[in-house]
Amino acid sequence: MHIKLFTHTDLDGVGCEILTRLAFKDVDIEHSEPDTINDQLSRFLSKGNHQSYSKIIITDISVNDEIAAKINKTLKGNCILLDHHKTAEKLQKYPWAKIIVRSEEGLECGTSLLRKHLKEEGVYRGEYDDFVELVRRYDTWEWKSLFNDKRSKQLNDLLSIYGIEEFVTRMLDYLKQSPIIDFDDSDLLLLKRKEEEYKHYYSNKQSSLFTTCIGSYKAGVVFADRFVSELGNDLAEANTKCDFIVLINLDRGIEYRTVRGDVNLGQIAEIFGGGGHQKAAGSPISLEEKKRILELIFSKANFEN
Ligand SMILES: [Mn+2]
Repeated sequence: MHIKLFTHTDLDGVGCEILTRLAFKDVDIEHSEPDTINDQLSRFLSKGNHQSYSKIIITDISVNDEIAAKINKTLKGNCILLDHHKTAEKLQKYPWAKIIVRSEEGLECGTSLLRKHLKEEGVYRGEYDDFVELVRRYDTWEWKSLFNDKRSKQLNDLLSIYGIEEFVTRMLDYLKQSPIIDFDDSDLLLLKRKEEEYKHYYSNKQSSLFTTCIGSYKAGVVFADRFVSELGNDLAEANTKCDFIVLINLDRGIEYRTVRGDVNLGQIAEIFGGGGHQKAAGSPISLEEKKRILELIFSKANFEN
């Protein structure tokens, strides 16, 4: 089986890569962000590259209507899209798209949905359940809200420490030795250093947080490009007067986090061209918007050189 996988770049997306690499020998991976996936698939399909693969798998990310229609026309039975973001539910009408936010087993994530799929295909027998659960707890934030599972958080930290490629190699090594991941001394040392770094970063961001109104909401805003989920959550917990926290990274877009139950960030992010979950969502910053920001910053440049 020659497999092509398009997957998200966070721990959940990378978890899908790891399960796919464990299940199949011959795998080509393309990492995707919500604002690149449609172009990537459009290129892939128009070049006819799909013909050399026995299956195209798309995980933890979804596509727009135009690409969905193209997939439906050209790939059909050769494609499966697995996502757990509520905003992807409109793809449900296609038989190759499985969008499941919550099942009888609880909140799902991309990796747990892929596990189900691989089980149905007969290429997974429960070997890596511990790993899948660590990923699921992190992605659904249950590591914090239900389990206080430090290993789950550490797994995510290791991804940002090592970067995708090295992280995948290490995890594959671990999982081939034992189904329960046991971090080694160098992992633990790096994790400790990262924790200290985060503390410093957090206090910095907390002191530079400012508030603004977004519609009828009061939002706490920071510019941040690191520790985004953790920082967003901790800032939301610490700044209870804000309905939610907005984390802006001009390169990668906007992230929204809240700990409140009466705000739906998925809906708010959708207004700005993004999507996500009730308590965690994201939206892109378009090139047009970036240009306007630059114009604003340099608007006083009415001098001549
Ligand atoms: Mn996910």
